[in-house]
Amino acid sequence: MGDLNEMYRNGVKWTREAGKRIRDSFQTKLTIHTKSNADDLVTNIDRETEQFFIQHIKASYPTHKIMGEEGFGDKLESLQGFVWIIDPIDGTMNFIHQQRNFAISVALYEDGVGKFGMVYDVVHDELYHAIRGNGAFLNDDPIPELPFVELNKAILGINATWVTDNKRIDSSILAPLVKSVRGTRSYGAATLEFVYVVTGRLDAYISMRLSPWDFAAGAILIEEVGGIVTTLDGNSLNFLGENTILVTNKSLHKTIVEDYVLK
Ligand code: 2AM
Ligand code: CA
Ligand code: CA
Ligand code: CA
Repeated sequence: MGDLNEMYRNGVKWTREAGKRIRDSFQTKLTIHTKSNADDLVTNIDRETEQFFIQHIKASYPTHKIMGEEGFGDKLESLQGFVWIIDPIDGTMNFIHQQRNFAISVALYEDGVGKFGMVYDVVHDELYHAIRGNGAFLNDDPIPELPFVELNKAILGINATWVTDNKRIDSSILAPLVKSVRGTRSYGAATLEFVYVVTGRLDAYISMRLSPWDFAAGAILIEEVGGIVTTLDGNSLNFLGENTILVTNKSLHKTIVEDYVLK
């Protein structure tokens, strides 16, 4: 059993190696499959990247469990023990169509408590990372605490789907919020939208449908800069299923939940 710092250094090393493999894959032909619907995509590179992590983790830490989006890890019914939560490519549609705006997300939890998390913007070679309690970093630079921001000066990350007719939320709930903020942006990669809130490029990010591998690393990072992540109605996250998500600074969290979502 290695110590936590060693696990973290290995996590960083494997993530950077996986990123290099993905950059090299741009020279090769992609195989694209669909999952739950015609727009829900996965490639051979998503699958190979998840398997790359599983091989390394199992070889170094045979007792650890792995939760990965593409299903090559363990079937988990609890978060007991050490659990690595991995999204091998977050933003697969961007990866396929744009060859940018995607990331690798890796987090380690112990008995349900986040120990470290990293989000790697592969194309820009930018690693956002944090060990709980030690602050968040972008490559070698510390990321400062989030400032106070007023709603009418805030930039909100949100997919347009959630303000049109959809099956997860009435379109009338988030439309007033969209009108109140200074502007909205949509990047199509939840883990990057999380770290944009961490670095203050966005002031809040909302999604109606994220899974643990989409937010496990980001949840650790946001707390290191004094931010907060909950479900859209302000409750704590479920790490064994899908969630709505609101990630923001402390000043905007209360306003968004109380004056818009629960109003
Ligand atoms: P993915 O690329 O790893 O699938 C797209 O707006 C963002 O939502 C991406 O981060 C995407 O992650 C995530 N997402 C979560 N669940 C999804 C789903 N069922 N279909 C499409 N994107 C999903
Ligand atoms: Ca996916
Ligand atoms: Ca994802
Ligand atoms: Ca993914």
